[in-house]
Amino acid sequence: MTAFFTPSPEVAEAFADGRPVVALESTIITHGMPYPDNLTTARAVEDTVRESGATPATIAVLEGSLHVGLTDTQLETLAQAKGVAKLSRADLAACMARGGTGATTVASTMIAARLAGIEVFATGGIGGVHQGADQSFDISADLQELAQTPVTVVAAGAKAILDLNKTLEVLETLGVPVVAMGQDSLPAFWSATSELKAPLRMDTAPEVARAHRLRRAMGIPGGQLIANPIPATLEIPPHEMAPVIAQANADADAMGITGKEVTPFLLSRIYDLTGGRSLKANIGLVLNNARLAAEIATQLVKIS
Ligand code: PSU
Ligand code: MN
Repeated sequence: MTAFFTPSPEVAEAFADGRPVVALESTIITHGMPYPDNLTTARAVEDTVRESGATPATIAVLEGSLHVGLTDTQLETLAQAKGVAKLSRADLAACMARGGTGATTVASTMIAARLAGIEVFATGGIGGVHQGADQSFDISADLQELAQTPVTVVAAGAKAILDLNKTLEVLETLGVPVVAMGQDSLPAFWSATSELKAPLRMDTAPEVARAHRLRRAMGIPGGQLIANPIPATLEIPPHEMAPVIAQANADADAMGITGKEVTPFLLSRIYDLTGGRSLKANIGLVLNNARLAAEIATQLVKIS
């Protein structure tokens, strides 16, 4: 197994001791936030996981090796690197085969987490069905991954740049549980609530952990999406985000942005349009997700 991945010393120790580990992705670092906020956020997310009693494992491919857990120096190098590849399910093995360096998305982080035996993963927001997908066919590979890889993903819902309604429909078709934490409404990334009702609701980390274990015991493939709302004090309300999101999507269309560039473009455009406020909210929600993921990982160790 270890032929496929390299654990950091901290992660190797946690594995050896049977302590809870939380996987973290790296595309949010290289493509989701500008330097140096990306680095301070990545460190703060790791520290939040530690303070909550678990070990963080940030995942990335460095010169062909799949790293599960990065040293602080590796984290810093990645956060400053230019032209890092964005690796989804399709790209992961190809990047490793060619000795490349790349950051993992939700989909490829789930693959790496499963290889390493990590059951919980915290991020900001998953990818999903883009607005205008009826024309562009732009649907994130994150959704298919949730359908087949048994990792519980804690996110603030799907990113609100997406068509959230269609994203929910696809997740339903794929049989992915979408669980709102502590509320009925589906969180919308920068906003704590949306007009959409979440298909499922849970209120505690032990419930999430029990459902994860039951799915495994019953042989149900795939993971769970835990939609954890941004803390109310940090949110940007939906009526403020709606015109900004519409503008960013219109700009992406006008500039002919396609493929892997769409999500990074939209996030950075929204950063400009909100004068940096979207980034503050994004950082807050990721930290909040890291905390919940650590609680779930801790519960999973207790009931394994
Ligand atoms: N969450 C964030 N910022 C991000 C992402 C998630 O707060 O940048 C990344 C994740 O890696 C996710 C990716 O998998 O955006 C979605 O990209 P796409 O829509 O191209 O599948
Ligand atoms: Mn896409």
